[in-house]
Amino acid sequence: MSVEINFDGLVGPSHNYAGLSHGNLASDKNRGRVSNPRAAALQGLGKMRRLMDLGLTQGLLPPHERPYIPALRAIGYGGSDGKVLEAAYQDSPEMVANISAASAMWTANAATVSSGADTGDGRVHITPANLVAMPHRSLEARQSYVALSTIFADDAHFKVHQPLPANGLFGDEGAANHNRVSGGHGQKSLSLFVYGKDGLGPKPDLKFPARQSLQASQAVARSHGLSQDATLYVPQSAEAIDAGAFHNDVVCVTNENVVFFHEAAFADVAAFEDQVKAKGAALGFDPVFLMAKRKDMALPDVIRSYLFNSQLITRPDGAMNLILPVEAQETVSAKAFVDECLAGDNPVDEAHYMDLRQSMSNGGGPACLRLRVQVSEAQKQAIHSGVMMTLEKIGRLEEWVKTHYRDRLSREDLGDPKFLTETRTALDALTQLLELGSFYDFQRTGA
Ligand code: SUG
Repeated sequence: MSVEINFDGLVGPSHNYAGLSHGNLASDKNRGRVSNPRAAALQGLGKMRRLMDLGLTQGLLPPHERPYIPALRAIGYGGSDGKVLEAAYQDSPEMVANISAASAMWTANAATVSSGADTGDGRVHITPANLVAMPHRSLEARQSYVALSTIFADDAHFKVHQPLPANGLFGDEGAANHNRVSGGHGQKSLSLFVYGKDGLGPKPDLKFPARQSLQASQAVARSHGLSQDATLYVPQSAEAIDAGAFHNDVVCVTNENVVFFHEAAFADVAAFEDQVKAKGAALGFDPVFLMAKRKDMALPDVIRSYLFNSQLITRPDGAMNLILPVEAQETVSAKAFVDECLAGDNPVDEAHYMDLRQSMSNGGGPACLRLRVQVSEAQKQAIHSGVMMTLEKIGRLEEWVKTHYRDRLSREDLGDPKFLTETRTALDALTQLLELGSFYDFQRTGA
């Protein structure tokens, strides 16, 4: 018996709008807006609660320590942690914004995960993403490794790899550019790796950065022991990247044999469908393509609505459901496509719209907020129980958020040592709630 667990990122107390991600239209547009970290975290917990109500198994990945003082020490700031923060803020508020982003909430970028049905040794293989494309996100790789190797510590069942070398040739953004297509959870799948650039080829002619490299995807597949018949490397379309699809999961999501996507997602959509069909046939399944055409839905609507950044899930009774952002309900072409899918002859039979506006305003929809991990029952039992959710634990986390999080945060707050202390008090309490021990740098150094 195999089960899919969604590990959602718990939004950290420093959630803010710093406009750090060029090519991510929402991040660009909302630069400088006052954020509401409390609402952001409660919206995320609300999504976890909803998925549990639908019968799914839910896990959580803790926020990272932000503002991250070791990153400022590494570039020459010294003195007490408070002094380090103040001095850096005085020199460059922009720098402090980079070391304060709560971007670890988007756990689809935490790692690439291969299930035991796909790997050479039957273990779940996990490679934390190096996220080198964006400086604020590259800071996540180290703590993601710590978190994942704490949570998936049992090496009879799990193998957590080191992140790939931290350079653009191996630019790796994790599961956001990786999808499994299969005959059902627990069965051997076709791994779809979608990349924006060939790091050894000519420089792509793009307005916005292509983040994922072909070489990174190949390296992950190699170290996870995936077989060649079960992997496909697909170029993302330049058109999608330049319209704001900085990750493939903004234009495509799969679940079991269903591929839900936009016509502009891939450079050559006909070749894509043919290859998935051919490889699927060899693996014993027939893919179902649910594709929105350009003529029915233009790319700006795709990006505005984040329709394809929905979660496509299988409920315990086998029904497939979509978990969508409310922006998809509010965008006429997106809602029409969902309704057409629900009415059509395919496995998707219900849609749930959720308010995730705080995260969406930084370009993170339902699918960005979760890392999918498929496990057997024995593997599930081997996961650190502290991060596995129950409705009661979600309730306690909601109380924790209400105690520790601000409902307004602006750039100036990030440079304030009082805010630093506040975030650490919150994370200290969180590690107790989740039974994680000394999990953060500040807890280990006692600074
Ligand atoms: O990497 N936004 C994130 C959003 C990530 C969404 N993830 C997936 N599509 N899987 C990013 O661009 C914005 C932070 C800021 O501007 O303050 C940010 O990092």
